[in-house]
Amino acid sequence: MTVPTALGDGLHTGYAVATDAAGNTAASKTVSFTVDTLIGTPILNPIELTNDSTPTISGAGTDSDAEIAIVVDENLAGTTTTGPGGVFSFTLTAPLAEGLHTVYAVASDGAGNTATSETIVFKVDTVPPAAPLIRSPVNGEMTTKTPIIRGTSEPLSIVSILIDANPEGETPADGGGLFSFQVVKPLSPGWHTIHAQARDAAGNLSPISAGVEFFADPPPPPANNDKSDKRK
Ligand SMILES: [Ca+2]
Ligand SMILES: [Ca+2]
Repeated sequence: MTVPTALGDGLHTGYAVATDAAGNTAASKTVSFTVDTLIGTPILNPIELTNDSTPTISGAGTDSDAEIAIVVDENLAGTTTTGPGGVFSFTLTAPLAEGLHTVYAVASDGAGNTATSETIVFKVDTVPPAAPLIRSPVNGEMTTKTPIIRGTSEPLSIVSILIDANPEGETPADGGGLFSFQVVKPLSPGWHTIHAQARDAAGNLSPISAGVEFFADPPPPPANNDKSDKRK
């Protein structure tokens, strides 16, 4: 039989009553059932750039205990089940190629309702920058106690400066790959070694650059006694 009026979502109960020709009635046991015509739309957590070729796709917003299909580049990457609050998380198993990818999630509840998230475009970058090149000072150069360190690195990478193997600070490389770093804390007089290391926006670290040895704060040149010497 069909219920004559549409039932709202939720738990309902029903029972049947039988009446025979003599007017005797008997009721069935009460059964309960759930009407579910709704499903929340899953919302993916932002992912724009990652250095992980098997990133974790996560989100929330759909029904609890729903099945989630994760679709990457229009292919089913795998399924998972939501927890309370419709929270879900799925780590890709097949490594993605470098570059741009798309992902969306399709939620299905037990009643057969489905809802699809918005599609997110993200980029996989697992390639580290090349080691930066320190161009100034050069090996053996005499500098002030607070030299400016200049060089080249992957454009828009973040360059960490190490002096005597200690992190001194960071500076961004510009769109042409140039960077400069002002040493602020005066160096002790004497020989020091600089290295640099670059990090791209995805967090990949370059090898550490070749070292440059320089001499900070050289003593003033000795007084010039040439004239007196020549008189002798
Ligand atoms: Ca539902
Ligand atoms: Ca890179």
